[in-house]
Amino acid sequence: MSTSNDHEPSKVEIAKAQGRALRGTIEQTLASGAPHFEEDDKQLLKFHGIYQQDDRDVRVDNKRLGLDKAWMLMIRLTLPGGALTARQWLDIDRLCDQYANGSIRLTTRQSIQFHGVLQGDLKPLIREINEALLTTLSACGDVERNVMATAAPMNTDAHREVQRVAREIARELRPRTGAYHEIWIDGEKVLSSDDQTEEPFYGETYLPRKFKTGVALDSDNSVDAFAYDCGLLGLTEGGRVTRYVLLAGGGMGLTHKKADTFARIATPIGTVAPQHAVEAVKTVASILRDFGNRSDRRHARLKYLLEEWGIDRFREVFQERVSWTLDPPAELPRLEHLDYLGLHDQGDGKRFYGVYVPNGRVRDGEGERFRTAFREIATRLEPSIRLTPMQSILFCDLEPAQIDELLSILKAHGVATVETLSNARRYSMACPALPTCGLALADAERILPSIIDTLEVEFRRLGIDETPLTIRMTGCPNGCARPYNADIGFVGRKPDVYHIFVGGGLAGDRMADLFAADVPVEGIVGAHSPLLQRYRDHAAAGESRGDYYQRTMSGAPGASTRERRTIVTGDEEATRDHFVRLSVNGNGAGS
Ligand code: SRM
Ligand code: SF4
Repeated sequence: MSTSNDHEPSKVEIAKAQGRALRGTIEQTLASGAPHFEEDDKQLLKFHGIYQQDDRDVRVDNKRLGLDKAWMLMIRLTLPGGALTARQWLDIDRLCDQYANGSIRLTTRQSIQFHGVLQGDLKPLIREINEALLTTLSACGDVERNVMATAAPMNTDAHREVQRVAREIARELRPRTGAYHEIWIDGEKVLSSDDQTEEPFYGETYLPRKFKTGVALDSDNSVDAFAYDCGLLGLTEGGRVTRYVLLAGGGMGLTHKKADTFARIATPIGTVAPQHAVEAVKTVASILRDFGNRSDRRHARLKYLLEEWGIDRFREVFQERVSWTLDPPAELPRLEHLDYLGLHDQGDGKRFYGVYVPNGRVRDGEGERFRTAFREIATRLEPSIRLTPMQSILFCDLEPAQIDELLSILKAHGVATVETLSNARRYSMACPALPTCGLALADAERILPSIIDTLEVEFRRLGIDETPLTIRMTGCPNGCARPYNADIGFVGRKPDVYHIFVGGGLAGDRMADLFAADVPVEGIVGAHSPLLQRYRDHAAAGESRGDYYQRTMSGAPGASTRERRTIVTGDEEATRDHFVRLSVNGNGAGS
């Protein structure tokens, strides 16, 4: 694996270079009424927050009948820190009926997606999104993606600070091209497409690959800051952020059977003062821009550059680019993961209330009518809203007297409150996968609820249902629901077949191991029953599943201390051998 750029640029690099600052021929295709976009425009559209998809459920039948694919589009918002107003929620609620498939999809990065949009509806939808003072620009593509931040609206300087920093990073790293405005808003050319200054930071080829940032606090890593290209972990004293630990080189995507691809936990590379936080993130992005692999997109994320260079060289290059000193990384505190479901005191006399949304899909089902409930809450109580990195929603700034009304709205529409959720369900999430995702190898969002049903029964039977744990599922190894740092991760291999990973945890600061490969969906519970039984018999009081696994089964033979694991590769044979060796050696049976 090499990250050098002396090879031919990839096709996407050429499309970007020729795309005239993200214009391509998008406008012409829209005007022509062609049924779908061609490849180069498809790549450029991503920067506008638009993915071309087709309905995978009908793909085979359509082909058999000689019909074209059932083309549709997915539109993603950019929503720094997951913050929006009740008015904006009501606009989104209306737009998802008017232009999409009637559901609002909350994402694992605190944002929102519309699915099933038709090409003819693109322009009005995006225009109306902008009229609601929201945007889709840079939600996808080779740029800084939606910047995440601790969602809880607590009345502390630190909580306000991380939200502010997320907004500022988003503003600093937002593309400056006039293309978005021209194409979707008013058709007017804002700047000459020949103007080289149109993208002063990104240049004409933008970044080699997507770049993701999360801003978390020492008391709460619900943002999962170790999973991204760049992370800021705010160290607090007396409710204020005094320093940030800068993390770099995380990422979840890997490719099955490709040993040179890997998911990686970010490395602490230094400590920075709060006034340098935004510049620090921008500097890390500039290193990716200047040195990332532009020939092979599979190796273009920052994590590959960091592995190739090593931390010392990465720090040196970083230091050369800033005028202040990058201090060594401060010691990390023990991280917590708070999901903020249920009722909480903000500390300013107001309350906020978190509602679990199964896999982030806000829709009216037969039992639970999420959309109607949330619409009523937004209309009657006018809360401000925060979306969480766990695909859930927080209704904020409520007067104590409004809580009864909120609870009665939830109850009237069958929406479960946190007290009724098992630990298995409460911390679970899955990616959309089939039928919309073009990369899905198996179901995720559609199948996880029934898998949780069976796991709940098994956990109860074994008496291990009291400990919180993260269960995450994805339809392919790209890792959109961050399965590789969960207590239990299911990763799609082919229809109805999954790899099972174990050993991550709520804190999100270590990788899981491949525990069982190619498990048919009906064998998922059976496949890790032996581990669950050992856990029941030997785990210390309150010890989580992931901690128990790390203490007893991971690492060197006889490992008795927790080893921080940072990488899981696509080399499945090696990982499986590792696990089998440890099991055979008996390391798994210890307490
Ligand atoms: Fe993702 C591609 C959905 C968070 C890693 N992701 C996709 C696409 C756009 C498929 C595609 O390229 O055609 C999926 C659209 C499915 C659909 O029908 O909606 C998709 N990703 C999602 C979302 C909606 C999952 C969810 O359940 O919420 C998340 C949107 C977040 C957002 O608001 O921006 C989402 N994706 C993630 C995360 C988690 C995160 O960032 O917190 C990851 C792992 C972290 C990382 O980036 O390393 C992730 N998505 C990927 C990858 C693998 C990237 C890689 O380095 O290899 C791909 C494929 C790619 O980029 O080539 C991908
Ligand atoms: Fe699609 Fe794979 Fe991401 Fe799931 S993990 S949304 S299947 S790319």
